[in-house]
Amino acid sequence: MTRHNVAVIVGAGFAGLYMLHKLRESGVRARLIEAGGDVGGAWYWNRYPGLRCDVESLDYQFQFSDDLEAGWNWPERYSEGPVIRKYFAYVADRLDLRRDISFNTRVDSAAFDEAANLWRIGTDQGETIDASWFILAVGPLTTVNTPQFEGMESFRGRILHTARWPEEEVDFAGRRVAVIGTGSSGIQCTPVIAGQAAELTVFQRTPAFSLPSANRAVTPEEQAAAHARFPADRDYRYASAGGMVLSPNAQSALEVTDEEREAEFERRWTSGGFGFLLSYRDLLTSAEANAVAVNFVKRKIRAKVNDPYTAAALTRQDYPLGAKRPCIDSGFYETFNLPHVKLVDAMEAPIERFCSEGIVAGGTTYPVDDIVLATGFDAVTGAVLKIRIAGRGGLTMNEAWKEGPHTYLGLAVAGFPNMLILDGAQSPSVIVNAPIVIEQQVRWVDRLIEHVRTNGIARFEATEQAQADWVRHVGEIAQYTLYPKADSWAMGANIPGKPRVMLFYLAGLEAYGKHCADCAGNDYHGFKMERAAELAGA
Ligand code: NA7
Repeated sequence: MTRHNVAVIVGAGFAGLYMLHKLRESGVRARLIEAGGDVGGAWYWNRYPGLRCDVESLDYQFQFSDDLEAGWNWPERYSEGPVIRKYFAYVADRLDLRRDISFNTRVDSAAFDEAANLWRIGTDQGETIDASWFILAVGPLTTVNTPQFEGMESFRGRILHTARWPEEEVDFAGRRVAVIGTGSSGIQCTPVIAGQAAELTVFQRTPAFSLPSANRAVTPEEQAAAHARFPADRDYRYASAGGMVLSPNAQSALEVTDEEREAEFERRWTSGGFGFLLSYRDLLTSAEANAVAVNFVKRKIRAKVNDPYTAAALTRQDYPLGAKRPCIDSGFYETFNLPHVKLVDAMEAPIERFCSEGIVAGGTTYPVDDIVLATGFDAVTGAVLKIRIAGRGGLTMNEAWKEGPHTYLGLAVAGFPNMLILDGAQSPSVIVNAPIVIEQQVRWVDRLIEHVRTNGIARFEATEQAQADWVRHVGEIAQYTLYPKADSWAMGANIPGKPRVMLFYLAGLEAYGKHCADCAGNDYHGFKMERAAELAGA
């Protein structure tokens, strides 16, 4: 069966939902295709115990609608995954989005038909959907990384992945559980699983830096005050570098006395969350400034953990603070003081294989009933490359990105006309508060589509030159920071064989927004725009 739609959007997270709403408002017919059974994107699939967003709930929500904001109250400073899922359902209901969404449908191919000037989009339901514009909103953290451990199939117990958690509750009561991985997912689920399991063994390869969340309930008075100041807070978020209401300190960590610095670190550590990274303006750019922050954080971690071996393993970080996304935890380190919880340093004693009764690491067998893989994602490019996308002349995305992502403004790719990517590679994405940059991008895409419609443009495509300039600029910005000094998923370093390049634009929301606005304001400089008559004559 073949259906024609004007715009096809893939993915029902923040980006896809707002894109659908915005295009509808502009009178563009749009259809959204979603592999999951409901809205939420990454928040639909992630259901592990302890799941929270590491950005504060008041920041991590849509800003564009006063009405949406006024009708929703957050129960906690860092609300739990199920609450965030309810928020998505609330948004979908309020904006009546579901009638244009096909759930439980995965887009697995898309080919640009040059003669018809249409994208032919194939789904796993056997449909082909034609679209004038193909908009990928597939999310940066949605393609699961499942390492293939030797002997995996011989393990007799359950193997669960944090990002593909079953819908029904998983009961760990009385069971011996292993968690592999100590990124955000591992760090969030560890204290909760420890509260249920008979024994918990956490396998840590690279220690994370985790900052305390200082999570607590949002009181009705606080929520009312947040509603009242929402317009001002929204303006602040839109104009800030990171999209959050945090107060960055403009001083250098190296221009204050040791006592002043200690007091500032202490104040921000106690307040909780990412505010610690903004203690001084140069923590993420100066190795020296970073080193003093690392020293403080390691002291804090050691003070929380009783066992010296465990404390040493948890503070073995050899990369700068913030060069890998820090985690925000609620009691992670303290969990290792419980008698039934232990840490295995998988750097010293690497995981060799699974066996029928558990995990073999460093020559020791750890018998367990359940193994939780908290092993992360093939981030940012993974979900785009999973779809077989063929552009002009049959060029595939896998060929175009074989040395890492190449985009113009993170939004468009040379060789792939009439295709746009939201919240993707070489945009600020999750380096900032993602919903804010998503809103900025969605409005930009909406105006681009308005522009091509009103000017009779049949085909728009990023030029090779504009793309090469953007790729170079993204790389140059990364070199000013400490990010390349860590092997992180943001550098593609967690997936064997993936090109090691910075996947994000690191200069912040404000600078990014200016680049996008300059492009639009200069008649979409960097795009080749062609009318139907020009294409026919070509
Ligand atoms: P992350 O941050 O990629 O963490 C994955 C963890 O799994 C990390 O500690 C990895 O160690 C570990 N890992 C991965 N493969 C292996 C193998 N083969 N053996 C042992 N350990 C392994 O994913 P998360 O889901 O926690 O969080 C991703 C983002 O989602 C997070 O930053 C937030 O933005 C939300 P490694 O570091 O590779 O040595």
